[in-house]
Amino acid sequence: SSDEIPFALIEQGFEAFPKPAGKKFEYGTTGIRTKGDTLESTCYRLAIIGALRSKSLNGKLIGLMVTASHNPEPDNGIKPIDSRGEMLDVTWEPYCTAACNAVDAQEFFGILKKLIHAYKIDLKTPAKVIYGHDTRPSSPMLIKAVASGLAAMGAQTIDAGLKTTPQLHYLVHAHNTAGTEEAYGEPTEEGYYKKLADAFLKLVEGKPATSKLTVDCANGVGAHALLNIQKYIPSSALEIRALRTAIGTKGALNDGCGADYVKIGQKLPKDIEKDGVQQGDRMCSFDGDADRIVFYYLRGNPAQKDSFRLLDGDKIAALATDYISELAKKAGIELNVGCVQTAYANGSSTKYLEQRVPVTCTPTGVKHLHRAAEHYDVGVYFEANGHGTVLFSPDALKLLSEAKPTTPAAEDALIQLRNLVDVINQTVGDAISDMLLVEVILRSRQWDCEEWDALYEELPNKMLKVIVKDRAAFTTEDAERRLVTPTGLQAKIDEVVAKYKDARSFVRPSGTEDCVRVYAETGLAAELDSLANNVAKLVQEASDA
Ligand code: G16
Repeated sequence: SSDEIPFALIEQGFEAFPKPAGKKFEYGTTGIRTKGDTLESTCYRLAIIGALRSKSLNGKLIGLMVTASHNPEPDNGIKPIDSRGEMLDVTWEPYCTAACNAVDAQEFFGILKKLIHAYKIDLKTPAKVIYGHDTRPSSPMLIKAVASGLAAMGAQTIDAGLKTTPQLHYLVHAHNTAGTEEAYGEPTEEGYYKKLADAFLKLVEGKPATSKLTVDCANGVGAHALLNIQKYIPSSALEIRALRTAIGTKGALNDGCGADYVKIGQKLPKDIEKDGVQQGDRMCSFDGDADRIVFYYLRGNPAQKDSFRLLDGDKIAALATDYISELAKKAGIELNVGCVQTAYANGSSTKYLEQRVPVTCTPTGVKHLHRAAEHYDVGVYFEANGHGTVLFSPDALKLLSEAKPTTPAAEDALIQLRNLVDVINQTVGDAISDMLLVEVILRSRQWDCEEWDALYEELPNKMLKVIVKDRAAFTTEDAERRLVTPTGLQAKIDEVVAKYKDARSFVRPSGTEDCVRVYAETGLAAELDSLANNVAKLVQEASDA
């Protein structure tokens, strides 16, 4: 490797992947995301930054995932993954934004130089980058731009091909820990399935199987992962009915299905009744890159609108928190279990959890929740939309491996905890892993959905999108619970909210879609629409003013 940046080579690609004139890119909730056909320049440039990131981490492997997750099929994006399998260090985000917006090669080089200086990057260190993509039609074209940027940097590369986002996170962590005491697993896609499946099979051994699970794969890459993991989990251990698996059908991805559709609409995937879904069936939906999951079922008369019951990220957090706390107690080990949520967490879920464990609230985005969860021995973090996981700290892992249980019951609990660590993706929220986690807990408790649902009753809630002229005009504080700008808008929202019983509402700009989101929650279901619409109206007025 040379100790200089290969500007001439980089410039060739820079010209080959021109930035669409006038387009502004912004590093958002998980990376850069917008219309897929405008993203080649961004992918090329972030590949170069990715290579620098790897160099700055002493040549550790980093990841680049091409996906737009829950967004519509024509969208795409790129999510950079850091060397421990977590999201990219947030201090790099402004460099990414600036690099993607640079209008010419000179400006781009200036940004690279600043980055190299700020992080004292030794350019002689080799770079290693793994990249993967979801099922979007624009992915192959964007992967070419990524590969070209990495080639210009002389980086060592691994083309992981079609992967779920959490699989790519797994691969990064597994590669970087291979052969060490922390070895996370075999660094292959098969290794991922084996690790999860092995742990799952141990966890459910000897426990009577529950009814079949219906999975909506959002017509995305989750279908591929689900099919593959079934090679390692026989249907006698978990009976799965996979629906919405049409990966190759144009326009099908996330269309009328998937975790976001179900959560926001609080309804079944479109036309799923035609698949013979019945009252009491346990169902779940993945999102487009399989990093989120929500569960649901029909209670009472399926013909009635309110028979749909959602078991979202909040309910998963409650289920997991209780279960892990209980196991720790049984095993006789002291673990500081805590929960991390965002402002979207239902008020009832926060209340439920706060009665049991410490609870932290962070801004939206797994990067924020993940970091906060690291403060606990066991950090359960879930966004209401179903994105989340459970982190076990190095201290907790040590405790688990060294504990000497004194009774058979304590020993059982300890073994269960150890296997739970392996079934739960420790790098990021993962629909497949979370699905298995929920199945394990329900089976241990011999619960159906209704019993799980009964943990608490959520407050009526609603989410709206408002299309505004400039979402950057909306800035927030207090973990996004309050607006700072537009000036005066928060006071007006407070005034409206005060008119409703047990109400809460907040407004924040989306970091993945071009809109402002409004969340509303009320004590009285009949007042919900009125509150949400009134707040949305205030947002629209502020934008038009
Ligand atoms: C991403 C993030 C999530 C976030 C969601 C919506 O999900 O990973 O943490 O909750 O976007 O973010 P926003 O409200 O800023 O648009 P995904 O599944 O789309 O990658």
